[in-house]
Parts: sequence; structure tokens; C-alpha cells
Amino acid sequence: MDHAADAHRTDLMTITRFVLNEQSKYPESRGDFTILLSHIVLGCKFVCSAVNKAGLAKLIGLAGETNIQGEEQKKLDVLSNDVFVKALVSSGRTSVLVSEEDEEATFVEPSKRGKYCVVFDPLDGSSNIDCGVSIGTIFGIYTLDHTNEPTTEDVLKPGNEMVAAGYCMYGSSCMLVLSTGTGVHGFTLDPSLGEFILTHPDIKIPKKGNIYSVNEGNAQNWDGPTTKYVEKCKFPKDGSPAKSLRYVGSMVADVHRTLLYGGIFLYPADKKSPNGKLRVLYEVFPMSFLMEQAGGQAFTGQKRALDLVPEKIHERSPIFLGSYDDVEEIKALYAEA
Ligand code: FDP
Repeated sequence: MDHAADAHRTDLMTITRFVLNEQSKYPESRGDFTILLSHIVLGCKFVCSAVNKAGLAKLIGLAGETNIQGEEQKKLDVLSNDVFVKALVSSGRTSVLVSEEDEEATFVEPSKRGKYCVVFDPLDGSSNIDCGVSIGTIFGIYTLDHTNEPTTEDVLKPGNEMVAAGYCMYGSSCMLVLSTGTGVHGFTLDPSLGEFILTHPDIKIPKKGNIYSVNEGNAQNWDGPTTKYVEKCKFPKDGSPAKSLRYVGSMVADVHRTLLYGGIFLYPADKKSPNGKLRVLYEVFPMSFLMEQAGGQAFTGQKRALDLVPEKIHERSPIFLGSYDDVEEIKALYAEA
């Protein structure tokens, strides 16, 4: 009998236990972050269950509304947003919420306010909902650094000021990947326990990868450096093997694979979308935070992604993120352009 393996199986590190352990390193901590995170986890479990039942419960399909990005909202998007907003407000630990689905920020009423601001995309990759392909929730957390009336300025801050970021992927398994600024840790939902269990401690992205991930259908509109980079991936001239192309079209799934296997994910600017497609606050920043914490890099085509200072809550930015060496290559191409 393998006692070591057995001990491992019976000593379950749940996400709550993990965060409480982290918290005990800060004697002044009053548990606010643990409470906030438990509400985010509840939202993720709810969405996971809704996604799994979507076909049966007839949750797929349009909800008959268009969100502020001009995209048709799906029923699951609407449901996920409602769940997260309510869970975050009822945590009593938030003051400002920014959701991809809501045009305006939500300001929590004074009696329920707390010291955190949360930016999130409740259900990212919505074009993949109806065919059952992996989708996810992305979130980033800032602290409120004053006791005055909160404003959108409290979230219009560079990503390097986030105190935590993560995503939950609703895929073949449900996985929550989190960083509180001390590395990146992955937790898999055990459906029989209803608990996220630490399965991927201290994730480090390979320094170089052999996969590139991009919507190549936009190639005719790319700028010079992106075109050259993708050409290099396919036809390397330095004797290295060509990279494989993988593109799910759900940022969470594409970034998750990139984090575990290495390589690069790119959603560049193009002639039609000069600022790219992905949103700074709740897509670019959380994923860039995780990439850097895992030893990778995230670049906008001009600068380190986490140094951007957004002016609007739904601002977009081009993004290149992944393995350190792969992002170095695209940085070099932009530097010489
Ligand atoms: P979606 O439009 O399906 O919600 O931010 C939205 C997003 O998906 C990302 O998850 C994904 O990486 C990207 O857009 C896909 O865009 P393209 O369809 O233009 O490739």
C-alpha cells in the first residue's frame, strides 16, 4: 500500500484552507480576503453547475438583450452576472464592482461596503456556450485605499496594483486558478465534495513553448510585427521546429493551456480593431498578473501590460502573453519596428 499517496489523498488542501494558511502569515489580517474569496468561489460553483446543466435547463440561447460591447447576451451570461454581483455585494467586503456585462460600475450601498473592488467577466468566451466548449470566469481584485465615497477611479488603476487575480475554467473539469501575488495555484472542483482542492501548486509556465494561439482569420489586418512573429512561428529560420497552432476562442481556455504547456497567446491590434478586442480591466490585467506570477510575461505591443493605466472601465488593449522567451521575441519585433 502506498501510504504517502494515501496520506495525500486524505489530507485535502481546500481553497479555503489554503487561503487561511496564507492569511496566517499576516497577523494583522482580519479574514476579509478569505470571506471575499469564498463568495467568488460560490459564484464559480454556481456557474459551473449552471454550465453543466445548460442544455438540459434550456439556458443556452439568447436572452434577448445586447450588452454594452454590442454583443448579444446569452441567458447564461445574464445568470452568471446576477450570481456574481449578488455574491460579491452580499460578502460585505466590496465597494466597487465592474462587470463585463454591465455598462456602469456597481457601487455597493454603504451598509454593505468593504475594502475590496472586484473587476470581472462572469462568463468569458460566450460564443462557445452553445456548443459546450470550455468557457470561464475571470476576476481581478484591488483594495480601496481610502474611506471616502468610492468612484470609478478606484478601479482605473494599473494592473500591477491588483492584490489578486484568477479565473475559473468550466471545462472537462472545473478548475480555479488563483494568485494573491505569491505564485499561481490551481484548484480542481471535486464535484462529490463540492470543494476546490489544490491539485496544481505553484504553477510555473515553461520558459519557452511550442504552441502559438491566435485568431489567424484576422491576419490580413495585422500590423508588421504581429505578421512577422506568426510567420516565424510557422516558418522558423533558425533551425527550430515550427510551433503548433491551438485556438479555442475562449480566453480562459487558451490562457490556461498556455500557462500549463507554455507558448504564447496573442490578441493583437488590427486595422479593424486598433485597440485589439480584449478588455483591460477584467481580461488583460488578471491574465497578465497570473502570467507574470507564473514566470511568464505579458506585453501590449508597447509596454508591460500590467503598467497600463486604464481611462475607462471597458477599455480594450492588444495583448501578447505567455512563456518568457516567446514574449521576448515579439517584444524584439516591436522594438525594431
Ligand atoms: P467571446 O467573444 O466569445 O466572449 O472576450 C471575449 C472573447 O470571447 C475571448 O474569450 C476570446 O479569447 C476572444 O473573445 C475570441 O475572439 P475572436 O472570436 O475574435 O477570436
